[in-house]
Amino acid sequence: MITLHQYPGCWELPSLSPFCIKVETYLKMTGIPYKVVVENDPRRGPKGKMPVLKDGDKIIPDSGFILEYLKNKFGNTLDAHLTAEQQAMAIAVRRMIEENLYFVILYSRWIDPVGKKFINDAFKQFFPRLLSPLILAIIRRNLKKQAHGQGIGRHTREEIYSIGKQDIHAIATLLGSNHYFFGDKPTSIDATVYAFLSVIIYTPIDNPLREAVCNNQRLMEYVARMK
Ligand SMILES: N[C@@H](CCC(=O)N[C@@H](CS)C(=O)NCC(=O)O)C(=O)O
Repeated sequence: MITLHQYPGCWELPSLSPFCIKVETYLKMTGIPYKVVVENDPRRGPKGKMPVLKDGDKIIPDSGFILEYLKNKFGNTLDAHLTAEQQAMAIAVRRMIEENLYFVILYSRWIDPVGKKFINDAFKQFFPRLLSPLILAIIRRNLKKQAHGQGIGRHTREEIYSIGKQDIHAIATLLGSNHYFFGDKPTSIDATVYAFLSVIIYTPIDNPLREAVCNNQRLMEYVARMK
């Protein structure tokens, strides 16, 4: 049996991590049987991040490599009909979401003063009571370093949300009036798009990024359709 190792859920989210939700969404879309193992500590994964997939003695970290593994093992049923251009577009959109929009989400949760206290209150349940302030401070310091290294953390709050809103606008424009990203049938890029939009919507912290998604009826209908 395949096991998906991922962070716990909170609010309406099955996991706190969009990368974990992406993999679980893909597993559900394809009907591949799996079990979830909840992890609180990224150091338990070989690359120091979650998600991690285990299949017998195989251990696969990273959502991108996990989907590749699943496609090789069970067949690429969702994407078989996509043209070469659509496959290229899926890679470009995935990189925009995972390598850029992700860091705006990270900022909104962990660095933006509006999100900071809220995240502390919501996440302290996952750690021993006396240790949780220390653990949350360590996580925040590490994520701040990542945001600075990636570059987003060097901008002002206003600039960061303006960058995030551009990505949301691009996603909404590409989706247009389609039911799914590439038309009437869901494909694997929908697992990524859905995962990240749902994290923005269901993390109940008011900020310009969440407002941009919640005010877009087509994106809200898309998320409801994928749920
Ligand atoms: N490229 C990785 C990214 C995974 C990732 O960034 N996971 C975050 C949670 S959303 C994590 O575990 N971070 C822990 C850390 O950086 O210490 C993937 O696609 O799985």
